Amino acid sequence: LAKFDYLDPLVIEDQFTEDEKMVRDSARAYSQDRLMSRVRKAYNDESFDREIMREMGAQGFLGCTIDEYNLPGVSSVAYGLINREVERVDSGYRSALSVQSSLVMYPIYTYANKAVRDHLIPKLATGELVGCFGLTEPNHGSDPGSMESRAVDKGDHFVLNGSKTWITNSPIADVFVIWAKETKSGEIKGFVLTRDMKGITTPKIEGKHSLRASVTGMIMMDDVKVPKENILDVSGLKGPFSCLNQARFGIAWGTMGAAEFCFHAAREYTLNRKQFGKPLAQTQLMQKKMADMLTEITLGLHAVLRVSRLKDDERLAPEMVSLVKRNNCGKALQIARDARDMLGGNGIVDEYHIIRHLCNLETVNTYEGTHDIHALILGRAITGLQAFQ
Ligand code: TGC
Ligand code: FAD
Repeated sequence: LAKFDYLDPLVIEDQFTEDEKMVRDSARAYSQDRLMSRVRKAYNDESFDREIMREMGAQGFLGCTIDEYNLPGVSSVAYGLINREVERVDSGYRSALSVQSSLVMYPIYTYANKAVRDHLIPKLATGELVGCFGLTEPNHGSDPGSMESRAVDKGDHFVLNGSKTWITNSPIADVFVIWAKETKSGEIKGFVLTRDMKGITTPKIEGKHSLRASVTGMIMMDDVKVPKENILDVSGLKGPFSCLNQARFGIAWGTMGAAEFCFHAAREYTLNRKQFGKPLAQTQLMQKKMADMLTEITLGLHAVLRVSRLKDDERLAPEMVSLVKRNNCGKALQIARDARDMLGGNGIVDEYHIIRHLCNLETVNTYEGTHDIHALILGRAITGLQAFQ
């Protein structure tokens, strides 16, 4: 009989290619050596070091699935493994990676005209430019189809008005992928805006108790003149949602990294901490919690691995992404809560990192479609009945 290894219960290692393992190992080394040492201060100071984008660029993480512009063109699994390693440190750092790669480079690479692409993709890939993705509005979060931002066709350019909120990196962004209704067709269209365009302001949202190592803000657009060539070649909600398909599956990998961190920290702590004359890890309650954690992490990783392989095989349905995004975020959040509890008072101290993961995962469970919105997407697929409205 084979020996059971709690570090890899169902031997997922066998399912990765040598290239994927190499990418994973270098992402782990970078994340542990360079990110872990600065995350506490960044989180406590509520600041994001822009240099991190350049470092991630130098590591080849940004837009890494693109197979052009000297980018590595790695598999979706490799992209997922990078997300897992970065989020093992902090969800906010993974946010920076996923917004730049999946929500900015992906739509520009897929839908922008060649001149815009050639100009922006190389600079986004190195992290010289930072991008953001504006879909959510003050009055329209889960229901972006009702957005109020408008683009008016003026012949050789468009004029954009409206406001976006809860936008990762907007205060420091150079490039803005904005979704707005084009008034003539009434269709949702995507536009690439740049910081030098007049009429853009990006106030920072203060006072977050979650994702503090990531900067979040608004995008206010007041008669912003956007050249015709900056429109994206896609219409309707499938434009932004095709980007979200990329980012959401990355999140499903990333949250497992955060959950693994919490699991390992709780195991270590309860093995060393004695109460009533024996290690806490020798109690049935602690062992049950750890068994549940290990089970959920293992199932979550194998499920998102399967979804990633189907994606690379061009057999991905969006509902598959909803299933793993929803499950893995929800399970990671529960694991972080249990781990927090297992550390007693120390569970709330930043030195142990778990409370930070727990607070972060509250956001991750909400953005890119809330836990319940993904339930409704699955509910529609199960019943054929749409329950949103
Ligand atoms: P619905 O009728 O479902 O769809 C309208 C059109 O869109 C198409 N579509 C998709 N296409 C590709 N991929 C998907 N996942 C798609 N989902 C829908 C659909 O086929 C249809 O096309 P067509 O041609 O027939 O018109 O639209 P609805 O208005 O009923 O949508 C409802 C709902 C709930 C599914 C949707 O609005 C939703 O997912 N809401 C959640 C909003 C959300 O996820 N926002 C994310 C904002 S970005 C963000 O959070 C970034 S955080 C980044 C970070 O820091 O990491
Ligand atoms: P609402 O849509 O108002 O939802 C509130 C509650 O109502 C939720 O529990 C929801 O599940 C529930 N609900 C909504 N509709 C229904 C229904 N029909 N039936 C039952 N329950 C329902 N957006 C971007 O565009 N770009 C970004 O970069 C970005 N980054 C973000 C970073 C952070 C830190 C955060 C917190 C958010 C970010 N978002 C971003 C926005 C995020 O996608 C939205 O917060 C999310 O989609 C939910 O929208 P909302 O906050 O308006 O909540």
